[in-house]
Amino acid sequence: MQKLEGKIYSIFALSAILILLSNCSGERQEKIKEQRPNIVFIMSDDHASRAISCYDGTLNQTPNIDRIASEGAIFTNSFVGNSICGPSRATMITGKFSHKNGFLANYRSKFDGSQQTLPKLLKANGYNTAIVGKWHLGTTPTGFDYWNVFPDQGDYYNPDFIDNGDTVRLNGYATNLVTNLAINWLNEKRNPDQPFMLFVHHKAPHRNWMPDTAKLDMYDGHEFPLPFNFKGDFSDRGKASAEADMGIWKTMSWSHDMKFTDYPTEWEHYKPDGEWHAKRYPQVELGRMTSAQRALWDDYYESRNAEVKEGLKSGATSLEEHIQWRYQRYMHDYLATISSVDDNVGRLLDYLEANGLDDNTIVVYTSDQGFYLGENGWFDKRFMYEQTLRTPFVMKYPGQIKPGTKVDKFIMNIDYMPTLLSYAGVGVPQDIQGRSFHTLLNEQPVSDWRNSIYYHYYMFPGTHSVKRHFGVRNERYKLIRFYHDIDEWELYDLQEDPNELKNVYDDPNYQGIVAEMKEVLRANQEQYEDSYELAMDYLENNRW
Ligand code: SGN
Ligand code: CA
Repeated sequence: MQKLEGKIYSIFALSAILILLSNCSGERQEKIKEQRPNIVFIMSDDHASRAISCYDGTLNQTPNIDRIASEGAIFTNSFVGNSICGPSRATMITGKFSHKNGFLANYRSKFDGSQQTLPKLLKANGYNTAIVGKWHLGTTPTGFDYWNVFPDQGDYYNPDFIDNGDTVRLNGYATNLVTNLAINWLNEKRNPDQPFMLFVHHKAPHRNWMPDTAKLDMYDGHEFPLPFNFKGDFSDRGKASAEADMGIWKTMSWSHDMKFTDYPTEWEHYKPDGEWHAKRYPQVELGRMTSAQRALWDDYYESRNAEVKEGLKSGATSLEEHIQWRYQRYMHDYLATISSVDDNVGRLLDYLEANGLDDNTIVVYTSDQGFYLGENGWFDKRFMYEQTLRTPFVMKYPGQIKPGTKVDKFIMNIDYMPTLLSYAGVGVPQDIQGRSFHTLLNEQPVSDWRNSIYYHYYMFPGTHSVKRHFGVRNERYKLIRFYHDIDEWELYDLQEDPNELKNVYDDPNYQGIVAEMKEVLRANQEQYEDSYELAMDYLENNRW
């Protein structure tokens, strides 16, 4: 009898505890729901980490991007799965590699907007969702309550925007305008009863690097040191590097890139611009300017260009000197566009603070990929080499991410979607290939994190002639296979050769490593369900 009584008491006590717990978890859930963070995801286009002062600091200063890192976290090993615009953006909003989300290459692919995406899942779970700026996925944005995006790549001056379907031209400089639209949506258009997710996607610092008139002389006279292998010696690399078309001399145009309205045709090294570039600069890029903008622009460039032309005409400037001058102009323009991006990051942060939104808002700054700033004599991206495999990523979330956090683990752009879903309290669907890295930011970071990353680039034949390739990178080594019109493997020992100039794939001393890295490649391809055979199938059936 006593025993039975005891049992009844314990069942009673247990139920009481359960009821208490369930009430508490109900309240807690409500609270979590109430406090679901807002998300401001700022992304620029082609921003190399080296051009952000919290990553490097030798080239330029970006105090506002740095502010996000110092108030939150900087990720020092952040990688993309396919270093090109559209594919990278598709990866971010699906949490899947290109072969799974179907967007393999700019232009050829069209994003299938009917699939599951980050904005759609957040919207379905009560978020108010918006995107302003660059979209570049070929099809109409889906999953956004509000979208106001550039057609295709967009323009730097007085750009067109597609405002929820209607094309409208706005006067001003693209980076400022995108931020105006963002602030305007926050102020007037969003639903204050919902948490929000806002994508602020800048055009800058994408080619052709047109600074705001207010920034034209900001780096005037500044001498940027030439980076490694500026002359482009690929004798110890392979054909893919040698045959790429992205050299500062070989590929950059006088007009579109170097900002000359006319150039020295009689000089022995004269290299004509392609027809498209020759027309685009005067007709579109300068053609869109107001006369006031144009006057400031000409005032800066024309006098300086005249000096360059004079030097070439008289023979006082050698080819080598001229190529170095081109690098200075490139860096000058590229970094000046970044200065505007940084100012505008500051404007948004200030807005959040001034409106009491900063405490409960996650702010991310990233880029769709990295960029070559003259390393190997290049600009552009696409290759799996470090400068473009990496992309900057800083994130703050007051109260959740400790200020000054530094994460060295390998994160990828497939992880952004599950990370943001986790912070928003939305379940991460099974088919997402990335993994939430909020666990790396906990007091006790998880220990079973990936120690290698996978990469696959498809856009060949295409602009800049970077051959198709896939590969893996771990802490010390990188293995790449270039395929299509070649079949070449490259292996780099990043500890001995951080600039990846000596391919040791055939070196007898590295045969054990080759075998190990092939196993890492096999395991990654198995995990992500990709393969050489699938890549061949895309090729043979002309599927991009
Ligand atoms: C344009 C650029 C290329 C650039 C691609 C892709 N040429 O075609 O240099 O690689 O965009 O860039 S330009 O003459 O138009 O400037 S991406 O960031 O959109 O992928
Ligand atoms: Ca890009």
